[in-house]
Amino acid sequence: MTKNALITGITGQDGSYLAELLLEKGYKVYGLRRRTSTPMMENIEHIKNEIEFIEGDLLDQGSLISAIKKSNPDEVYNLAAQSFVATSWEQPALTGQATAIGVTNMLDAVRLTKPDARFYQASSSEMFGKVVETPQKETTPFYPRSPYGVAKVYGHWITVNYRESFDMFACSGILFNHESPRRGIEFVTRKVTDTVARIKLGLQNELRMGNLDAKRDWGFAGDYVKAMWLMLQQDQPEDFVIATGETHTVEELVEVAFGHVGLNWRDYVVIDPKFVRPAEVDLLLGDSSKAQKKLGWKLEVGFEELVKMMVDSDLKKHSKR
Ligand code: NAP
Ligand code: G4F
Repeated sequence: MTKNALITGITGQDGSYLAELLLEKGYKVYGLRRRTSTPMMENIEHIKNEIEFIEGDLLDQGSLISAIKKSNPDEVYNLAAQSFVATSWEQPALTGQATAIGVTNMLDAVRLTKPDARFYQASSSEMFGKVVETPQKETTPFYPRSPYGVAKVYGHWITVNYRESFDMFACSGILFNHESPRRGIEFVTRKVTDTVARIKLGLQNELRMGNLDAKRDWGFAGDYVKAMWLMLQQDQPEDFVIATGETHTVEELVEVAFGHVGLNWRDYVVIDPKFVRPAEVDLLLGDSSKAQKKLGWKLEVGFEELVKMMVDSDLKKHSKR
């Protein structure tokens, strides 16, 4: 029997990889898409004819109820969010509405319309913020450091609460940073790989950066969406940390990216206070042993391979122009 899946955030990085994975598995994929004056379909251009789009917004409860009715989903993946941490200080209330209350809107739409659907919430390692233990795992207490992190903590706990209150099959994946050639251009990995490609091709001459000392546990988005699917195939709903178990500084990222095209990063990087955040998450390093053991999840792409893949993709993109 064909399964139906509804993905919110279908136009984003993870939405595109998850849609590919579910289509490969024979799912009928529905994508919640909000109306924009210029549609942003780059990530899903190649599969857009296989997806059934439903117009809706996390801020509009009626549109979510109607999306559940139209898609009659076996599985709901709630990936939509205002996901850029820096913007969450510029638009904290909007971030709260989409990234926190949006989760309740989605959970309630499922509860009222299709309570037996399995629900995945895109929780984040940003919830660990000013970390109280290293490595961070499912039991590590949260200490968010941005309006985005605070909103994700709410989204996480409301998912746990709906599971416990209404016996819903609702899981949170606490995913550490994951990247790809489809990553939004303002996130640090893609900003770096895109600029390195432009510098190599003579289209730009400097890279303006914020804090180079921050450490992140960076994995490949294509590996991480497999974990989302695996979580919804378990007998019991549970929360899982998904991470590589390796951490690298932003400086190392910059060094690998420039090194890949034979350049020395010190010749091009300029520190610009504009990109330094009001409060920083200094160190993220995840322990995904629960997911490896219970889900059989494993990592395929390592840090250097990921950065090189992204630089190569940006070189190709800019060479065509
Ligand atoms: P992304 O590329 O920024 O995609 C976000 C998606 O959410 C886009 O499709 C966007 O649509 C949609 N969206 C935003 N506000 C919406 C609203 N009010 N109503 C409906 N749709 C809305 O994010 P991502 O990297 O794929 O991440 C997916 C999810 O995982 C997010 O919830 C993110 O916070 C979380 N997460 C990501 C990471 C990571 O490292 N990537 C780690 C942990 C957790 P538009 O195209 O219309 O803007
Ligand atoms: O790439 P970033 O913007 O990602 P951040 O803040 O870690 O958040 C991402 O990962 C979270 C999971 O932990 C997700 F939940 C969230 O949705 C998002 O996907 O920044 C990474 C680090 C930060 O420490 C930042 O201060 O890079 C540092 N950084 C230094 N210079 C910079 C820059 N970040 C950006 N975006 N731009 C810079 O110029």
